[in-house]
Amino acid sequence: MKFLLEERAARPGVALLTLNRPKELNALNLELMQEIKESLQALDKDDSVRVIVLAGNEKAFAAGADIKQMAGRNSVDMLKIDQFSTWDQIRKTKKPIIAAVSGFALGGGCELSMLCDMIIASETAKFGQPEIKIGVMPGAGGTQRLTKALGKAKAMELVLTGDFLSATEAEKHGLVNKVVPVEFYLTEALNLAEKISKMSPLAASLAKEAVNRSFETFLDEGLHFERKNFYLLFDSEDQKEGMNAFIEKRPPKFTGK
Ligand code: DAK
Repeated sequence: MKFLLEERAARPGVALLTLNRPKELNALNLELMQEIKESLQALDKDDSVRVIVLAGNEKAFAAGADIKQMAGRNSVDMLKIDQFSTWDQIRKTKKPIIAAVSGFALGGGCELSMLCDMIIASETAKFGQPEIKIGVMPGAGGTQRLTKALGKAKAMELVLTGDFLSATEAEKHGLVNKVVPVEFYLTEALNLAEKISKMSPLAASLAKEAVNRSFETFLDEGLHFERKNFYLLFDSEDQKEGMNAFIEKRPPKFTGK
């Protein structure tokens, strides 16, 4: 794989996936998302694996979808690429997935961490949905999962301002399971994975499904709504302006068109 490292942690039953585009702060291009999907599907079928840890590096879990890859697209392009089917496949993983987050978890990166079942964060972790700053909105569950995790007021603030949430605040609001010093975040995630790997794998996957089911009916409706609005924005001038301004390293001039 080109952008993803897969290894068996030195603990039985635990697989470690590491996003590996460090220069781009692990920006999630289509290829990387495809690799994550394929790897999770294979690990789901592998009886020697019970729990999966998904990590980035100390500076970034992932700074979002790849803006350079998305900037020129319109809503028809986005519909045809149908990246949602990749995200939906990831969501169908039966085994528990623990996100080990340090540094930036922004946009699609924040959404990917929330798609996991638990989050262990380093003290330097920063969560956010800054899509509004580049003329769009969250498209992979951010408006839904963040709202369920943080409550409406805080989620609305993050989605409308693009501000980041610190690890401590994320723990306070229940978005993450535990915050530890940066040198321990991966070990802590692997420890948690090891603990769960000793449980019945069948019970773990059915229990995961049941916990998720507690809000999935509403989630499906909400995701559908979010996706329609997300696509719509790719026909706006503000999307082009916002993403090009990021690439050209200048402030955007939004006109509402
Ligand atoms: N995309 C592409 N490149 C990125 C990137 C991104 N999201 N984030 C960072 N990079 C690149 C930078 O362009 C830079 O590249 P060079 O200039 O060196 O070539 C390099 O990574 C290092 O970044 P910086 O120089 O900017 O580093 P700083 O420490 O100064 O700043 C930062 C770090 C994270 C604050 C900054 O890089 C930043 O603001 N990044 C963008 C964050 C952002 O807006 N994220 C949301 C993107 S939109 C979908 C699913 C999901 C999504 C969409 C659709 N479907 C299923 C359809 C999600 C959308 C998004 O995530």
